[in-house]
Amino acid sequence: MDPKVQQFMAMIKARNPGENEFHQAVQEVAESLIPFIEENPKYKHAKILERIAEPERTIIFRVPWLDDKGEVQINRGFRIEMNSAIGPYKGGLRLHPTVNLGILKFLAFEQVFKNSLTTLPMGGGKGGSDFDPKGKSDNEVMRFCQSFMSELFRHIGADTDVPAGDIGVGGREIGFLFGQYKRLKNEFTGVLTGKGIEWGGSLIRPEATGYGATYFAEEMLSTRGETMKGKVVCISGSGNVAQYATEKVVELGGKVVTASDSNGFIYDPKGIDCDKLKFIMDLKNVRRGRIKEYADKFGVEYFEGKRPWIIKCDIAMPCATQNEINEEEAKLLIKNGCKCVSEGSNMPSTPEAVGVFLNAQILYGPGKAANAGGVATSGLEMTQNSMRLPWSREEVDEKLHTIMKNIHKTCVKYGTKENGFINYVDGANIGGFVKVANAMIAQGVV
Ligand code: NDP
Ligand code: 2IT
Repeated sequence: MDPKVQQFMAMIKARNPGENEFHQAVQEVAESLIPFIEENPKYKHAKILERIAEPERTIIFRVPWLDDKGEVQINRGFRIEMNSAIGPYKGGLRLHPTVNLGILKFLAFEQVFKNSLTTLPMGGGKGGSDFDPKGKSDNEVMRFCQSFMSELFRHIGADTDVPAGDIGVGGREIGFLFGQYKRLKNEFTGVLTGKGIEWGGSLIRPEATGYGATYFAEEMLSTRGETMKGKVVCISGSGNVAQYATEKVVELGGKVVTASDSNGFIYDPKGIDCDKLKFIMDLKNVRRGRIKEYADKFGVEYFEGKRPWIIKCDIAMPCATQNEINEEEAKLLIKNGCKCVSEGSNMPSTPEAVGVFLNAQILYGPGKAANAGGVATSGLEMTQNSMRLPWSREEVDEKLHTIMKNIHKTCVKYGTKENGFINYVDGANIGGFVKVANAMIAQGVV
């Protein structure tokens, strides 16, 4: 490791003990940025890297609620307000039993660079709770959301901090959160994104992350004169991002052969078509069942406790969670001929797996670039809320598509190496950094 990166990481680890995912996210960015900062000393003198890795504000609170049996349950709520140099804090809320401070700090840190890449005026934040929505009734989820918002409301606002969905937070949860915010503040504002279409939401927001990651894959493929048509694609997850990545890949002529959840994955060699995708959407969004049911229904293979990366494919799109592709799986993907990885999830590849992809010089699009379509469309929802005018489906989709193309251009600008290889990791990290860093310098030591 570069001694300057080593020294910086020693400081980060000492200040943030035990926050492994945060260390991982910061190190990946530091490896791209430290050489860039050495060449641009104004960032060094202003200690931008040190400041950008320290949240502006961290809020941690108790979330008590009553379950259906009348028993008191206690969860922990968080909001990390990471950086507001270029706009209000913006980023999702995650509800999952594994949620802790280190995971949310990694997500908030990534969000700062991602939001800058979108070209829209959004700072970075992230929040959530260790509440597990699985197996809870709608009423329990509502009581949890109301309690969570009863504290969060005093810290957020349409011009201050605008949360949205992430793992475990979709339309249902945003509805309960928005209802409680409105009741407490007596204000109908764009304080959350991912809202329902009848009450301030934007068309295409549910589709945006999966569509965007697919548009980004198409842009990467085009640098090698290829398209999605005829490609075999392995997708992990079966939630919001995975569902709409599948939809767009199929629309563009690719064949999606896998879907997964935390229990295992299904392999459908004929491909998941529109009807089968409808089944997954009903299974996951309405009945809230397990992906194994797909295998039972369509008579395909189910791999209990396994991830999809053992299946031969041209393109891999991880769309479930962090660290879901390890070094061994990355090597197997390459060995099986995978030429492109477009990350729908945040930090799905371990540092070793990223190393394998970069060494093989495949098209590797890191999450902060490839999955930025979700938050970009949240930004478009904020714009529509401010104007009090909705845009059509076509208008929003076209804007999303243009934003993904521009993110790709930024990555090419900052990530192209002497031999012509585009290192999208460096491209996204440096491209996302410059605007935030310049704004921080302009605003003084704050
Ligand atoms: P959902 O909750 O809709 O779906 C998550 C999916 O991932 C489910 O299939 C879930 O399976 C699976 N999963 C979650 N945790 C794990 C785990 N620890 N191990 C294995 N599988 C797991 O979330 P989203 O689709 O919204 O989010 C997926 C990823 O995309 C996350 O990394 C998120 O941060 C990222 N992302 C989301 C955006 C958005 O707009 N929603 C925007 C940008 C990035 P199970 O049901 O069994 O838990
Ligand atoms: O990780 C992400 O970018 C999201 N979960 C979406 C955030 C948002 O504000 O739409």
